[in-house]
Amino acid sequence: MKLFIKPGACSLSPHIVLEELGLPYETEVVDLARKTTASGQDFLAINPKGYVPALLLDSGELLTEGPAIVQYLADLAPEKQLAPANGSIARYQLQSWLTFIGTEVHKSFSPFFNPKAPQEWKDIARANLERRLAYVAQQLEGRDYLLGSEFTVADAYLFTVLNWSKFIKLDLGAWPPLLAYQARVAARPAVQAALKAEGLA
Ligand SMILES: N[C@@H](CCC(=O)N[C@@H](CS)C(=O)NCC(=O)O)C(=O)O
Repeated sequence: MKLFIKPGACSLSPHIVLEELGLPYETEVVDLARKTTASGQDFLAINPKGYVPALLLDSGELLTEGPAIVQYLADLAPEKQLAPANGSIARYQLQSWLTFIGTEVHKSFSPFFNPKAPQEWKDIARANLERRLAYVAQQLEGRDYLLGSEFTVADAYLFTVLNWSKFIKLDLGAWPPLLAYQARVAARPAVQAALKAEGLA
């Protein structure tokens, strides 16, 4: 398996999951501006969507979209319990979190990384982000991880997007449960390994 990544981008989420699972894999960095891979390949020929993460399977198939990739990976090693069993209500709760993080949190960061984004869009996105993070903080009160006491792939994704708050000067100190959560996830050896591999530790 090869995971196409950009250090620190949303591809960190499946990278963390791969480390948690301990499965063999490799990564290749993509230059997202030029749409070329580190080995000089045309990334658009690999993934016409032109974005990371993208997971190239040993079968030659390509899987895209972070929430699908992390669930695929978790299902490769169900004994690691990074996702509840398919069909269980807990699995749909996981998908609910993955969707929320993707559409309500991740994408609210987008204008801050877009040099062409007008200030008005950034202001709206920041207000949305603050509302959504307040909700997440409330949900994390009294629990270690999003689904309860066990780390799941949703935590890999939330941790990844929370990391971006420093780039937009959003102080997570406003939500103590989020700060505690961030430290808790960062302390996991697999998370440290992925961060180190991406030059972020
Ligand atoms: N819907 C995609 C979004 C992925 C995404 O936003 N990737 C960003 C990095 S975090 C990217 O590669 N952007 C470059 C581009 O769109 O050209 C997913 O959830 O996987």
